[in-house]
Amino acid sequence: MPLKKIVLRKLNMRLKNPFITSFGTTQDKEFFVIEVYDGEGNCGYGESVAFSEPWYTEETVKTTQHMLEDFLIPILKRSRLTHPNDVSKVFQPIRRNNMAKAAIEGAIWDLYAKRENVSLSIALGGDKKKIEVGISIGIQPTIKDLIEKIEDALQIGYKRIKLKIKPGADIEVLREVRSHFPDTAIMADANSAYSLEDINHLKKLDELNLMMIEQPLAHDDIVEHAKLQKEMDTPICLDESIHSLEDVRKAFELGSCKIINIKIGRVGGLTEAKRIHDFCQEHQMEVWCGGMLEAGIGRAHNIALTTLPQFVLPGDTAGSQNYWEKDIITPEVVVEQGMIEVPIKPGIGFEINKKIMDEFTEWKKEIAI
Ligand code: OSB
Ligand code: MG
Repeated sequence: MPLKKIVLRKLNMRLKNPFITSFGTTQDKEFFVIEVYDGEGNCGYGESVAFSEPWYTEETVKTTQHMLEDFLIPILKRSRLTHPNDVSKVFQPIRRNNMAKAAIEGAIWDLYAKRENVSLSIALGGDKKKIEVGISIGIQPTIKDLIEKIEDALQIGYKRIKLKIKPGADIEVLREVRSHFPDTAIMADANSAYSLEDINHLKKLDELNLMMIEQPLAHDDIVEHAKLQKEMDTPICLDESIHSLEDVRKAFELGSCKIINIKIGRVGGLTEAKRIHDFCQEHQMEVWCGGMLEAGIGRAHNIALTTLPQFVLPGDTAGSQNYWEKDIITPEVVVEQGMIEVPIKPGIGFEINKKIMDEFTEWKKEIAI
């Protein structure tokens, strides 16, 4: 694959509403769009997902820029790639920094699919024409606000509702929600807000018929999650603890969870995401695609990944309207009856709305390869 030029753009977009989790509040989303050109008229797009603060993982917007400019792009300059699978191999000497790696690898996957004249979904081996989607709802000021948000989401047909919980805003809230929505598919995400000392409290969640509880314990733990899973009926899903196929293999062996949330950024790119998918398919672990409050380019990558067969549970890939007044892609991501139609055009399958992207661009740099 010939690579001629990279354009690195720094964007800043404001979410319609602040998104509140147990670890903090996000409203301004700073990120990079990476454009990779082949010199033959094709351009692949990637989007970085690290937040401004290192609350979810250790990476930030600034560490992403440092990794891209000082390590990852220089490695690409001296590498010859034949397939996007090569990207994670040439990046192997760089420890972790998975979100920075994934941003650039995503652009190369899009470029590859465009050069092959197939959709990114097909290039990855996906087969779905439509995907089922859920929505993640942040912590709300009052129960009334939360119930209204859930009603709005059900109106759009979202296939499952994920609610953020934290100590002091958990079991009582969920009981209230469950009594309003007895048959809705509901799950809770704690973003590591509890410890094993809370085991008796967490076990109360079993009465609520939740699809799963996501990442109740520490971000870097898989041992105590295994102890908790043995004591709870509700399936545990790991998010923050999973950075690689190796992590999944160990979590599977220990029995730390029954479900894996795959985020392309957290695991270092689509190639590793696909390897995790394949392992989970072989071992009957259910998977779904998580979100990082992405703009359209990141969402497009998530949609393509979700077309792989073991993505059997609805992901957090809500529509553009859920996040943004206007998105950087056209058409925007639209959810109808809880489904997204998978684009069939080459690559990510969405056009970039250059005018809107320019509006949100703080700066851009061209880097020859
Ligand atoms: O834990 O999945 C998470 C958002 C920011 C950081 C972490 C998480 C989330 C979400 C929302 O739950 C995902 C989305 O709607 O894109
Ligand atoms: Mg999560």
